[in-house]
Amino acid sequence: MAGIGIALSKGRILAEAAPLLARVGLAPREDPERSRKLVVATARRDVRLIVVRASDAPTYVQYGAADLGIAGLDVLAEHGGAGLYQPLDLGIAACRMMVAVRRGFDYARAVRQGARLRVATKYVHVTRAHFAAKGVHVDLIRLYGSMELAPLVGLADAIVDLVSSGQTLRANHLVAIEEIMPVSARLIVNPAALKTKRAQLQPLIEAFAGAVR
Ligand code: PRT
Ligand code: MG
Repeated sequence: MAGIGIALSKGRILAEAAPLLARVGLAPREDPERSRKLVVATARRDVRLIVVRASDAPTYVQYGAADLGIAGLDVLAEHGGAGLYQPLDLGIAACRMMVAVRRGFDYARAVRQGARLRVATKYVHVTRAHFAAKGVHVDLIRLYGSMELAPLVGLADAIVDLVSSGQTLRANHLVAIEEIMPVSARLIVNPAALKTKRAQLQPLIEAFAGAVR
């Protein structure tokens, strides 16, 4: 497609990216949060926003359906990052990926005893790698959301989820016990597009870098 497409998700990412988009001259022409359109024009004729699910942003950029994208490091780590250039930490939508358990659950003891820990998460690849590096045996249970529920109803001993204020954990009698990684949203770029559309993309990437500073 001619022009430039930027894949990003509504909600948290769009809310926090909006000031950056405005600063680089890419304010959307209509509010993606209210419009049902999935391709939204911006203040620049040659640039459009492509509205995707948060976890799909890397896929759109990897296959070149979007030239640029904005994705959380959580999503990128789980995707694996293949076929993506990641030039910039946008410093938005910050949180931490944590292991959490029910208050009172003796995690250290469970790990020491070498029992298989049941861990529920949507980040199965990251979680498997994290526990493998520690030498802890886990049975992974793949969920698509509301991970906080799993330990409460006996589905899992632990969860791996994102934590920002900590309120969701507290409200569900959970405690964070281990940090896996700090998370923020990154600008991602299709490497082939960077070659063929360099004259448009390079200044845009630099503009984002300037807007972050
Ligand atoms: O909603 P959908 O299923 O489409 O996808 P999504 O849930 O992945 O999207 P969205 O918009 O909720 O999140 C998009 C991105 O925002 C994530 O990929 C992260 O990079 C980033 N982000 C930053 C967060 C949070 N902070 C966050 N706190 N994403 C989710 N949360 C959730 C967390 O999962 C937990 O349920 O908020 C809850 C905890 O918040 P506190 O404040 O109670 O600790
Ligand atoms: Mg969500």
